[in-house]
Amino acid sequence: MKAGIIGLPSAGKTTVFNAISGGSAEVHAFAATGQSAPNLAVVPVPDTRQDWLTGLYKPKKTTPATLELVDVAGVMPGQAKKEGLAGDMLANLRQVDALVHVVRDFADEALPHSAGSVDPKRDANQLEEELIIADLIVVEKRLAKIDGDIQRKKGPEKNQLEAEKELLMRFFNRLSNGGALRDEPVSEEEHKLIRGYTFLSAKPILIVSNIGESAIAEAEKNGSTTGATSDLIKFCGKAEMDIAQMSPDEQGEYLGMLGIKQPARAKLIKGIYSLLDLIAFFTVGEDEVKAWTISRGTIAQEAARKIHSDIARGFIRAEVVSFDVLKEHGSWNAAKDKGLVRLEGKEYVVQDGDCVNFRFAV
Ligand SMILES: Nc1nc2c(ncn2[C@@H]2O[C@H](COP(=O)(O)OP(=O)(O)OP(=O)(O)O)[C@@H](O)[C@H]2O)c(=O)[nH]1
Ligand SMILES: [Mg+2]
Repeated sequence: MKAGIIGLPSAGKTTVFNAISGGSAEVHAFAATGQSAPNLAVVPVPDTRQDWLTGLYKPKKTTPATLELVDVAGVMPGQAKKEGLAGDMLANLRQVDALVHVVRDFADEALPHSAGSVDPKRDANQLEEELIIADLIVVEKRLAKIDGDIQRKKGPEKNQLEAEKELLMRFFNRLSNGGALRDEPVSEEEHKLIRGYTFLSAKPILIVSNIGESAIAEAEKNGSTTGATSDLIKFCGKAEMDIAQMSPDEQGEYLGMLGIKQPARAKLIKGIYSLLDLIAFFTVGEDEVKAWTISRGTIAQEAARKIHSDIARGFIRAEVVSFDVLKEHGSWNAAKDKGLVRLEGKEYVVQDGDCVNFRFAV
């Protein structure tokens, strides 16, 4: 699972990257046009359930779920139309599963906004437009060639190409009307036709409104929305970055000063998770407590495959108890004595927070 941070220059992308990863990649008080290599981090996903399970089992090892994060250089407004997005940036963005779009929502006289004023809505639209144009260019190029290809082919291959053309025409219409591909309904059958493409505007997107310190207390109360096409979360990159680099004592004091109870970092990471409809299940024991990331709707046999293909192949049963039940009864055996540890088959749809013991034979 990989999320890419994007945004206009100086929106605070690297600051947000540092806040999430606890890192200290260089931030610039000027628009850095030449950031060459993207910043990369593997971020443990905070989960209070994991902490509780670790307290219960006191395992030799505890392994949280992780999220990969890439901080890509800023997208210049108008870049896609003028010269296309830079090749290395495109390559970086194409690899990610989700986009985290940082928009500037803080005032700072020492750091003038390139467009002359702070306007998060305008900036969010501007970048969306860049993604749309980048996709439009891909679609146009393909459509320009596809008729020739159709003529050269026969039978099922020809039919496939014709279906692809029809779909691309639909994409063309949406994109040229300023719409993102994530809003275009695409059937499973159609998905297969475009497996080779990685459209940027089709990726799920979380908008991070990068607010100033003075707005942080208000944002804790009322700082996120889930929209039809994208989610938004208010986040103070600068304060969160400082918090992530402090000792716990200092953190407490600083949070008090800001007027908030806890950093928003965990909320932001969870936001990326839910954007992708990801959930976690746990394997527990004295050796290791481990969180595993799966898509919502994954069945037990496929969840087992995450751990090892042998477990999926030799799958017999899964012993399952939900985290809440385990916590309520204090231990696996206590839950089992009450008949609350279930035996589930291959087709069982694993739920968020399930603690699972797979039984298998090879
Ligand atoms: N006052 C204030 N300044 C911020 C905030 N977030 C970022 N900044 C400042 O904005 C400047 C740019 O931040 P960066 O994180 O480097 O921005 P970026 O989007 O990574 O910039 P490029 O990679 O150059 O496109 C730095 O001087 C930050 O300290 C904030 O919430 N409040
Ligand atoms: Mg940066």
